[in-house]
Amino acid sequence: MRKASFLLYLFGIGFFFSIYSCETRKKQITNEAKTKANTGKPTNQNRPNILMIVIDDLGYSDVSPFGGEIRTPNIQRLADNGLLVQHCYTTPLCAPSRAMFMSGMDNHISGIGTMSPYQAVSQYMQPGYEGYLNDRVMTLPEVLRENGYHTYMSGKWHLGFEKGRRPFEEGFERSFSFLGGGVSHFSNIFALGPDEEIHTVYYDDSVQVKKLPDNFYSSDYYADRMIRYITEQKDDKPFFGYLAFTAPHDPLHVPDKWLDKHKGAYDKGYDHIRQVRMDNMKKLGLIAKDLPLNPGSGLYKKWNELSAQEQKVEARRMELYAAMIEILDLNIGRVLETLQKAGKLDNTLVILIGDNGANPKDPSFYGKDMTPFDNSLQNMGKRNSFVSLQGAWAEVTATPYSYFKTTTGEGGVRVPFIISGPGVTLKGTDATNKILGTDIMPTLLEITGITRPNTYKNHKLAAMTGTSFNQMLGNKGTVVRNQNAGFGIESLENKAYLKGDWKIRFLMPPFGEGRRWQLFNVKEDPREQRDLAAQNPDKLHEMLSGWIAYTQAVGYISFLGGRALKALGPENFFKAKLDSTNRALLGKAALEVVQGGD
Ligand SMILES: [Ca+2]
Repeated sequence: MRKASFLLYLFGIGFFFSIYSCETRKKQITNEAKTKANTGKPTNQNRPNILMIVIDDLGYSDVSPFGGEIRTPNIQRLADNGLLVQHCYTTPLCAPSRAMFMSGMDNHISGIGTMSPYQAVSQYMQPGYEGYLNDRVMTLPEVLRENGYHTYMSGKWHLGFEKGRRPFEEGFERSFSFLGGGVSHFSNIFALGPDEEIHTVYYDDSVQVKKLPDNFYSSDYYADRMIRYITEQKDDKPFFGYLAFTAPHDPLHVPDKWLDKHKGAYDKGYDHIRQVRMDNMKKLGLIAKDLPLNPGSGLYKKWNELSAQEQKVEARRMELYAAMIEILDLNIGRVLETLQKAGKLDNTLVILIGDNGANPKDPSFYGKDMTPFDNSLQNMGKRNSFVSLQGAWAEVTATPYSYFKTTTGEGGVRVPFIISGPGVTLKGTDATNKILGTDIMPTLLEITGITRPNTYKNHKLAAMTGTSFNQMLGNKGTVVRNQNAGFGIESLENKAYLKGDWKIRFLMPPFGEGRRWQLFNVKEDPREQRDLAAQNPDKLHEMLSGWIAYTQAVGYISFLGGRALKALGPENFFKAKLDSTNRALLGKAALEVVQGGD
């Protein structure tokens, strides 16, 4: 009884806190995006084109400018001609990271407080947790389109499938979009799992696509579409192209001719590739010369503990993953070549970013019936297979950082970032600034001299929380965030707060205990190997204060009461309404939790 009262109290606090923080404290957000004086306000005549390339579930050191052994000459060319930012942070999951890119604001404000349909009973349809970009948001393409840009999208959306929330309704003039989080890379459209079916849908502008061309392969097709949109443009207006690849997200799929392109490249196993990447990164000056190899999480078997057959399967995973990355690099090259031939490349700002680290989960995580798939060694990577990279390789792809997608370890939330084109006069590597996915929109608006209004379609907009890094692109020594400007990251209760050289981290099982904060000096210990929480309680407390202020500012709501989808059932859940039926069902679920039920 006492336990029940305590849980009820906690649950009540959660609800009260969420309502209070959303309605009142959000007003206290200081908008760090106060733009500095720009050098000469651009006009419609000289505004650059913008091509934003998003790579899905890419490890930090996969591509060559970041130390990767995978052939990526086109991404290398972008880095050679532009600025590589070493410390770029997102969230550890696809949808919330993309919400940052499209809104310029923290994902707990914009409606992707968590990835739908993973909302808890406490979060369901609360402000900031709608599961789509809510009415506080004016999307980046909406703002650009209102200011004379053509806006094109090709690839993954993952920010709402509901009427009014799809790409063609969110600012994209032309789009070929996949609405969900992941899907077969071929024409045989299959959902990752039962919860994913509702948004496993393609749209060609506003028309739902029921059948894909037989030779469809995601990266090729998405690049084709972007090329078509660029080449079919008749006027000289600038364009914004959002090219959101679904590779190398699982399933690991490649066209037949690519199946053996990397054969044998990974036969020496995990630590060999770790070492290759560390050596490359040291040569590139991306990490300290004396930084030791990351020992890994210890959660997976070492290479020499695997049987010969297991080694073959593991090597195959990485061969396929590398091929997917090489294919998308080639397609990036095709788009850049199109721009060059059209005489537009010199006036195109190109941004390349990952959305989160590589995926450690087995496909069984999605709850899919796997019987239709043939995942034998010989069939891996083909259209009727469904395999993933899994944890052992996922943590290698984060070298030298720790962990991967879903976690707030550096390997989950630190992503490759390259920017090149007009205005990017500082070339090489920025090794000092920490930038965030939310910073992209304020930066682009500053560069283009466009101001986002405070209301749109009769809705009051929330302030953008990102900080423009425009000054960093032209001036050495620019400080985007000072030592006291911290930021938080939260996804499915995995948490982090970073400020200056320090970071606190809270990891959920199976990667953490789900009940303890850790403290790291990420400048001295970028691999997060030495937890200083016990020996530096003052710093831990200071960082926790920062975390609390962050959660209050953005309206974070604790995950309480279990999953709302379970409590409501799919039909009620996807109404996306807090009507009387849903309120009653959520209340019942909360009561069952309090009484010690599931
Ligand atoms: Ca992703």
